[in-house]
Amino acid sequence: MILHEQIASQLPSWRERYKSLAKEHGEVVVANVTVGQVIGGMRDIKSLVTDISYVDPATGIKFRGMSIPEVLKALPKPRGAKIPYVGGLYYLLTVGEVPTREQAEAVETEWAKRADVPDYVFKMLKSMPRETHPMTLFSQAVLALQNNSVFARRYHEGMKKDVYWEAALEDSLDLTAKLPVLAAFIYRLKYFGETKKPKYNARQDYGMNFARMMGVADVKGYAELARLYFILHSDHESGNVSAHTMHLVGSALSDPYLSFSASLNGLAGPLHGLANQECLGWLIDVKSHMGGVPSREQLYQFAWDTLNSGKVIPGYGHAVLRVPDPRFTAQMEFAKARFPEDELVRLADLVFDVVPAVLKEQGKAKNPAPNVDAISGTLQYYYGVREFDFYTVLFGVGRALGVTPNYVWARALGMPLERPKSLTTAMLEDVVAKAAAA
Ligand code: CMX
Repeated sequence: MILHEQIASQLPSWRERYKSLAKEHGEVVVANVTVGQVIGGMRDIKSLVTDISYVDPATGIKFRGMSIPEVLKALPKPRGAKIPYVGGLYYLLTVGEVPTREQAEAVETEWAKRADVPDYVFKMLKSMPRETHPMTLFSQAVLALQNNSVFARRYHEGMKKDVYWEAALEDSLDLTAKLPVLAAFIYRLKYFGETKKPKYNARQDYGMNFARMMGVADVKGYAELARLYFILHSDHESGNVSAHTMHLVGSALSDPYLSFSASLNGLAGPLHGLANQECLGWLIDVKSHMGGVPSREQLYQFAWDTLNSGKVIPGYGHAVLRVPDPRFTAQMEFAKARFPEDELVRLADLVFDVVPAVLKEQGKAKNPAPNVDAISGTLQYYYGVREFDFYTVLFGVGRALGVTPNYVWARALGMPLERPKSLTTAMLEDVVAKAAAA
């Protein structure tokens, strides 16, 4: 398999670099940790390593060193399409090089071969109460697939440590291949009561398959959006909740299914992936309060009313970024190029104009600019996917494309069990007292 060969050829030099850092430079200090960071969610503590993506606070995400516009330009595209193959992105994240058309298509072919989902998973989903949140269903479906894990089976057969990554890659390809099928099935089941098993078509790419299985009206248009959405949501370095959860659980040598199901549970939180459903809800609230797209003044007042009622403005702010999220910009460009007159797109654009100033006036948010969620729901809404609570599932399909290559490389480099140290409150107070006395 193409990804296997590429990783195998790079592995000796990566292992050498990694080993040298650990063995020869293990005592070098990277950074100091403050009390504020310890009690403040470990914010900004430099304590994870990944070469797959990096979030620069001043410019946003880089995938293997490439900005989003560079990635969208460089990756090969299906014929007649403007948005690249998802398989090409997977190749880039896993291998670290821009693939040729053949290489991107080889990943797509690999997914098509592995997309079949066993019947018992659909049965399990059908037996769940209809009101179950789609993220719960999605995470359960991933967990239900775990008994197919090559990693778990081979581990119990005594697999050697230096080939863990090969089993991890097998599972990662199997898992990512099945996610569009699972997500589309959950969508059709939950909102339309349909129980037919979706069929992956080997002649269509990942995005087109997803669009068709979702049953939207404009399959071609939605396939473009699906590709863009999955690419943009794939990775955001390692400290965010979903990526870090995958890494942490994986560090216990839990297989990719166990780890990704946990990752999805983190993504389901309102401060993380669930924000996209809340953001669109807020935009629609604005629209229904004002009977359409409001004036700047009305929007300014509405934003202040939201803040004064103790709520956050969803889609704005970020733990690391200090500029508009380039993932927001890419989606806004997509919308403006295709349906600039759409009311919600115009409203999202107006919000982008007004809300940062309101947040600046309030003076709390460190970053008053929009994040990825400020627009993503609006695009789904346009194509008729209007069930807000489903949006995090879409984020989950995308996120798998980043966290699984990270998992593979973590096993390839022999990354150890994660085990930070905790202190008691009294110990921290003691640290503070000693610092004051010094
Ligand atoms: N509206 C109102 N207040 C906000 C705000 C917003 N959009 N963003 C930040 N703040 C407030 C915080 O609530 C915090 O207030 P307190 O001091 O009273 O607790 C203060 O500003 C400082 O927060 P921060 O350091 O700037 O932001 P954090 O790193 O703590 O949190 C985030 C980041 C994204 C959770 C926060 O900006 C937020 O809640 N935004 C709205 C929800 C959202 O859009 N989430 C999507 C995240 C995207 C992703 O997961 O990828």
